[in-house]
Amino acid sequence: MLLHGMLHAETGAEAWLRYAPLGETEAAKYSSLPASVVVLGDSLLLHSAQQETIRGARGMLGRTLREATDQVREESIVLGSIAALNTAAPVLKHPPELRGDGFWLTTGNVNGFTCLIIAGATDRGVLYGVFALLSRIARGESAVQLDDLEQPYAPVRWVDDWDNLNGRIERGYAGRSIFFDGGKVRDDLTRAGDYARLLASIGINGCAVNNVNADPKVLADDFLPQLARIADAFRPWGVQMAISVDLSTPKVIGGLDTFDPLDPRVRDWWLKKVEDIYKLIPDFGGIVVKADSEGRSGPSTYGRTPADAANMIARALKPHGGLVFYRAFVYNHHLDWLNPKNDRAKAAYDNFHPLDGQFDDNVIIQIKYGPIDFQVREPVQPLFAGLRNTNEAIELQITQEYTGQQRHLCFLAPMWKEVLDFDLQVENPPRRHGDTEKIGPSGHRIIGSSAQLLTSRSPDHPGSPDRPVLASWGGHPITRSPDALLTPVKDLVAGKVFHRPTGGFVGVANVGLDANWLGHPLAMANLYAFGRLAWNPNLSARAVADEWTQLTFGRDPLVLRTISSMLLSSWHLYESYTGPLGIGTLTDITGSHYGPGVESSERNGWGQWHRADHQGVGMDRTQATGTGYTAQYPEAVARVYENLATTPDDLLLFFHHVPYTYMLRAGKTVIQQIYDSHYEGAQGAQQLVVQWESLKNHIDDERYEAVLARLEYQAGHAIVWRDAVCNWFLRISGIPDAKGRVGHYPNRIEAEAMQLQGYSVIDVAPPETASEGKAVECSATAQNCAAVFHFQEKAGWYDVDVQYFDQNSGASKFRILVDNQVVDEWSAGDALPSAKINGDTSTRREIRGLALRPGDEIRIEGFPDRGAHAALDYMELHPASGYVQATAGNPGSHGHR
Ligand code: GCV
Repeated sequence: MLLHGMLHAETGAEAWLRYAPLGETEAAKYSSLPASVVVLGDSLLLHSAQQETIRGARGMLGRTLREATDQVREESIVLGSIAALNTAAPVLKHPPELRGDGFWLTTGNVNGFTCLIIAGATDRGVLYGVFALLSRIARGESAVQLDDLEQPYAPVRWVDDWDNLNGRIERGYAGRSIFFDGGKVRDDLTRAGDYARLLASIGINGCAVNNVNADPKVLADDFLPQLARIADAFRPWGVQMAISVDLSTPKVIGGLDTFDPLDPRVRDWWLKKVEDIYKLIPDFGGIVVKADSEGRSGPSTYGRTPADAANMIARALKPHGGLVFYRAFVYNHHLDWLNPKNDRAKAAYDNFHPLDGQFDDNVIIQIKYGPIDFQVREPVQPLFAGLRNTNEAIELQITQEYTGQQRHLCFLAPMWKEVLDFDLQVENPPRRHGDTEKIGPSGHRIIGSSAQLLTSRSPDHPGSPDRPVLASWGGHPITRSPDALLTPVKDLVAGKVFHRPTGGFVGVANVGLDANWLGHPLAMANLYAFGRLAWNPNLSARAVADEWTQLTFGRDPLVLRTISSMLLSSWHLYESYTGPLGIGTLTDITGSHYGPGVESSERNGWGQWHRADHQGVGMDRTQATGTGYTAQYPEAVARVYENLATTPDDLLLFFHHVPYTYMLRAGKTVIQQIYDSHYEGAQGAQQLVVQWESLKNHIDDERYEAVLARLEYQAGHAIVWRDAVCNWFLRISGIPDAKGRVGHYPNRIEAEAMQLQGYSVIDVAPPETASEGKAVECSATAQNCAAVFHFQEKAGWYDVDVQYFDQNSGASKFRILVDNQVVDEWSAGDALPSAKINGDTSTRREIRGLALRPGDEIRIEGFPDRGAHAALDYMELHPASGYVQATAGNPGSHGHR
């Protein structure tokens, strides 16, 4: 079926709130929906809820609902808080569990009319209920006879954005800040309001707007009124604005000679500052603190603890209801690499576990999901289990800093699910208040609410009520005693295990001014998934992927099937061609965190070591012979990781140093797995392109082309990763690939082996990021250069891949000529994250279906631009694939050129 005519161009700006028109049959399902929407009460949030209902119905059903306030005079959609509903319809019995931001969708009689009721304990809950109803309609679910109660899993569901006041975003990959520009809050905050609406639609209720590497100026007297404008833009959507601060601010701009948290002058300074903030922003959410970390100042300057610093600010915020998010990302980045006992992974636990119980109850310790730093795979941070008397929140990264920077597809919900479902097996947790013990169908004892029951039944989780799972990392579930209480990470951070007053989920989003918010049109699935899982971590990754795909691309079954399966495979793919076996991403950790740079993590103080040498690879973190990190876990988990035989393959190199010949559970050696995984991953990345191409004409051209371009780029860059990592390990281990692939590229013609006109040969650093460690570059002063080669193979149809470097210091141009005929030309004007000729900038251009005959001259011309050198790595020739093969009979007369 060709749907092309119906598909209009979309920029992605509407994200999952497109409210695209339903087909006639679909719309008919909602014909009984009332024609009016009545709001009980008057508030900004209720106004948003009402207007959103009207907007959604108009978009999807083509109907403009009548709006009314307080009086129900006909069948209506009724929006209101439980309190208002009790007055308007006293006979309706609302569910007693409804509290916080929860909502209830139901049908009932109000004033003698049958109404669809959307009620919340608060007005924010009402707004969330409206979004839930509209999402149902967009996904074709029933909207009649509803009786749905939804309660968020935790009170804190926040995003952080790492925006600098100058408008740049640290680890942002989608343009400049939507909040700041040139040291000020932007005049036009339309996008900030749109962002808050998106956030509200997935239940996110707070947003810290500036970089955790905070500029003290954010607290300057003349800046606070500007911040208040952002809070104004957020308020209609129930998103509380927060900021990140630098602890040294009282000294840097506050006129004090100290920022010692125990100095009364410093304490008073914060008290006054916080009062000033609340005068301007009465619903201010709180303050995020990054201190004693990566060069930020902190309480250690004065020999004080994080608890001293956090409590000082918390006490200023307390009377106003504000929270402090103190980040546990505190570590020494000058560790001595030569000391085998040193281990950055231990830092958070070592720093915060001894302080458990010393933090005020409006302090939340914000903890990255793993002990290092948002790597593609890490074990769960043990500190989650190590804080019994302290609030905590998990920090997840929506922006793909270490996972392809939104140039690679990497849907993170499957990873987050594994983390959130991971049972840390906390020893002797207190019995939960109100816990019920039930006997399940198999006689298995089920503790807690149905939410906890789902923990062991989640479709992403290979357990069953009979055999709950401790860990699914590596696909090797470890069963546990059916009597034990489950203490998964999601319950720990939500405060359910230790009965904490607050806690929850924080996602680092870093959206930008790009129309589609995150750069890659499919990357928004991560923002959506974060919100949905923060609301309900018992949802499966597949359910979230399906919801997002339907809302973003419509309900064509082929589209749903294809995109959802691409999303669900993408994390594992990215892992397999970057850093498998728990080794880390092997990226350039001191620079962009993007392309390969295998050795960059070694021999420096940053502690992201993999300790590969000629014999073996991996960090020994055991208590017996290594750094002792495993001891930070509760005993049952520690035992699993301490033992080489029970450590899942996926985390093997995180916990153990093994010889390259160590035999994995998968039945192959570590080195062969490194090779195979990279080849399979790169192959999988090519497959993503093929999968996407099956959607041509099933989605609008604009988003189709935008995604295709990213996937084609990813397929090429996956090969850069594959070759860099495999060649590096071949060199260091000296063990060849059993399948003969690594180091052998029969179809490859190195640029330095071509006839060069103006180009000169250079060594690339690190060498593994270019084929044979060399490339050719054209001097910036030259007009153009050329690399020439004479084809000597059999006549036929060929696909030609040109590997070139797209430096961000200019936009070089390239063209390819076969016997003087131009067959392709392009500009290397992408904004990849480097000006260097290396694995960040190495890019592949595929030219499909060229007819070549022996003796043909293939000429690649490069035109440098400013600092970009039109550099080339190699060219590869493959017999043509696809339809071209079918016509390969006579290339001389059917040439594509
Ligand atoms: C905001 C990583 C990132 C930094 C980031 C830091 C953090 O190290 O590379 O850019 O700083 O984490 O989370 O504080």
